[in-house]
Amino acid sequence: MSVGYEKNGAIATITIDRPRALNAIDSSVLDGLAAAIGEVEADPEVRAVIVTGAGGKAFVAGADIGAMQALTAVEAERFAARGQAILDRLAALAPPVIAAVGGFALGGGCELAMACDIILAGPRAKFGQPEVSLGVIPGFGGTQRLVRRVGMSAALDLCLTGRMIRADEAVALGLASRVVEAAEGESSQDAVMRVARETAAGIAALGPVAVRLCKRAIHENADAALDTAQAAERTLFGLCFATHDQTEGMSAFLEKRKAVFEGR
Ligand code: CO8
Repeated sequence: MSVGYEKNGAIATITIDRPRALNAIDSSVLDGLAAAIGEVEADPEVRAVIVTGAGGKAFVAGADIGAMQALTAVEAERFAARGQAILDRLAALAPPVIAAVGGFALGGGCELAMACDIILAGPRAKFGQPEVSLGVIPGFGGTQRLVRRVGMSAALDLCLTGRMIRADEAVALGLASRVVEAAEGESSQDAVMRVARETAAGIAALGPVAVRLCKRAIHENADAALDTAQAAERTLFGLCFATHDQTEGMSAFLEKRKAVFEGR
């Protein structure tokens, strides 16, 4: 299996597992990713998802160059369409998705990370869209998700130069959410997974309906006009008041106790 799926309580972990090819994305990875996303879609108990890469050196070093080399134009367009559709499904998952990037997140790997909601970068994480160095362009949504994350200027710089950036620059640009410090003797991958698990557990303890509605409010309206987007936001805000979680969350605050959310 090129992709592992594991569920621990309310937290699901998807691991891209082709370490000998630095977890490069071929059709077996796309199949495995689609299957893992299907598991989350079918499981309302999942409250947070972690996506990571096996082996410690790479999150994902891109689409598999060997598998792409001999593609015809029609096959390449089909491969890109499939990758884009799968990353769209990942981005549309109801629970928050955290990318735990311990090493290289290049090309399709950077695109995979950008389809996640929160990108945690270990001290040895490296990001980039180096496709132009191979005579191609990003094809799994990179030209579009990158510009939406970091703005036109930084997106053009990264895509047109193909340069690789470290975790601190990725955070400064708004590409990654946070840099994770490694403890003494801890690897970049172990550090990023430790913080990813803590972050996922923290999210899983929040009001589950509110977390999902908040994710929807941001994603579904990011490209809409402000008045349209705010109208959608207030509808979802109102919807929260139809939930047990809102009654419980506010009562618990006023009663100075910890809320017990039921996700309803
Ligand atoms: N595809 C296939 N194999 C890869 C890839 C990859 N993307 N990246 C690394 N590998 C393999 C290497 O070939 C090598 O295999 P082997 O041991 O059999 O020779 C092994 O992984 C280890 O890699 P290196 O020896 O190169 O390790 P280094 O530490 O020297 O370098 C790097 C690490 C810098 C990450 C280097 O491997 C590298 O530059 N990799 C390629 C990065 C890249 O260009 N990625 C973008 C690919 S294009 C893309 O993602 C387009 C996405 C949209 C697709 C649209 C569909 C048509």
